[in-house]
Amino acid sequence: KIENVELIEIPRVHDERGLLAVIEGTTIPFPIERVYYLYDVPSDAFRGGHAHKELYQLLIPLSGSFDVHLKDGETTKIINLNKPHKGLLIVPGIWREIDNFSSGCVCLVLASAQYNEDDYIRNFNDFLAFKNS
Ligand code: T46
Repeated sequence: KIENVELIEIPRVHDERGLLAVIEGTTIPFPIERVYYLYDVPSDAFRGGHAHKELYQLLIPLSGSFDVHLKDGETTKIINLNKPHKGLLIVPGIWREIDNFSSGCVCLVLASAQYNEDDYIRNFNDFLAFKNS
C-alpha cells in the first residue's frame, strides 16, 4: 500500500566542517544486503518501470534531485527527492517510475536483498494481477 511508502529522515551531525549523515541500526526498517547507485543519468531518462515482490529499498538523492512516481494499483503519488538527508522507503508491491533527473544527480539505493530478477514485475498488467491475487 502506498501509505507504507514514507520519507525517512536520516540523522545528521552538523558542525563547522559540514554535515555527516548516518544510517545504522534502526534508521531503516530492513537489514542492508546490497548498495547500488545511479549516476551520469541523462535528464530525459526514465528508470524503474517495475515493482518488487519482496524487496525493500531506500532511495537517497545524494546529489541533485529526481521524481519518483509510485502506484499501488489504486493510488498514485509523485515524490520529488531533493535532500540528501531524506530517503524514500519503498516497500514491496509498489510500482515505481523515476524521471526528471537533475544534471549531476546521484541516487544511492540501499536494498534488503541481493539482485534477483525473479523478484521483479516488469509488466504493469502483471503488476495489477499480482496486486489482485
Ligand atoms: C529500482 C530502481 C530505483 C544488476 O545486475 N544488479 C543490480 O543490483 C541492479 C539494480 C540491476 N542490475 C542490472 C539489471 C539490468 O540489466 O542492471 C540493469 C539495469 O537495471 P534496471 O533496468 O532494473 O535499472 P533501473 O534503474 O530501472 O531500476 C533500478 C533497480 O533495478 C530497481 O530495483 O527500484 O533502480
